[in-house]
Amino acid sequence: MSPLVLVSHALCPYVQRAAILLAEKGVPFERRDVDLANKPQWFLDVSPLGKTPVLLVGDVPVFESAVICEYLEDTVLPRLHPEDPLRRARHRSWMEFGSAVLAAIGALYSAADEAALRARAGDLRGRFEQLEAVLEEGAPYFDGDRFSVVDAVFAPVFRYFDVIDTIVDLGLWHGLPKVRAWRRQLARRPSVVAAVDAAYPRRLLDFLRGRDAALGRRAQGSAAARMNRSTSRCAAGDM
Ligand SMILES: N[C@@H](CCC(=O)N[C@@H](CS)C(=O)NCC(=O)O)C(=O)O
Repeated sequence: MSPLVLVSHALCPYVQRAAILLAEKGVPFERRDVDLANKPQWFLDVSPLGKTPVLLVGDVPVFESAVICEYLEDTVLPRLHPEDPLRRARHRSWMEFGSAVLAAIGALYSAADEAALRARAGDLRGRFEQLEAVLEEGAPYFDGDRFSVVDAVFAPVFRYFDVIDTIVDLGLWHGLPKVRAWRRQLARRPSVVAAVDAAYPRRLLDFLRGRDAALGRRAQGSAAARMNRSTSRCAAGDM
């Protein structure tokens, strides 16, 4: 296989999907981070939509995370999608649902005031209730015992809340035991752990604080400040 470069951004949940799949398949790759606030020309040349991720396969750019996932499925074993076409189609449908959940998270952290924050948390909670209804009782992953591409899509969704839950309790998780168990299981998976670096929590907190939005203002609060101090030390040790 040609050498692979994953053009990335440290906080991008779509990049994490690709990084998780590459790790699950044991494929070596180089990660090249880009400043999305100041996109360099080489990036615009390989990313027609100006977005991360892009997978450079030799000198061929493949863009859009779902397409990158499918390319990796087509070319590298083990297959993480189910063999059966209908089950595979259902998995792709839930990948799309995962993108809608990411959009809902963007809406949550952009909510201008407390009322909007609560309303958007309600929307998100509704999405998690839909997930609860389709997850199998007692199964570690979306597809039972098998780790699948859908897991790679939802691991970055849940990761946001490792930070957001320290800022505010939005009531997202109570009464959803299967979603909570899935979240815990994914957080332990080595490919998921390795998809971001140790500075991720601090970076995400800084990103949220930098936004003129209800969540960002709450992030100035004490719990988040405590977490920021401890993760800053951790990150400094790693740099
Ligand atoms: N549909 C795209 C979404 C990717 C996306 O939104 N990436 C964000 C970063 S997480 C981005 O590059 N934003 C920069 C921009 O839109 O200018 C995919 O699945 O790859």
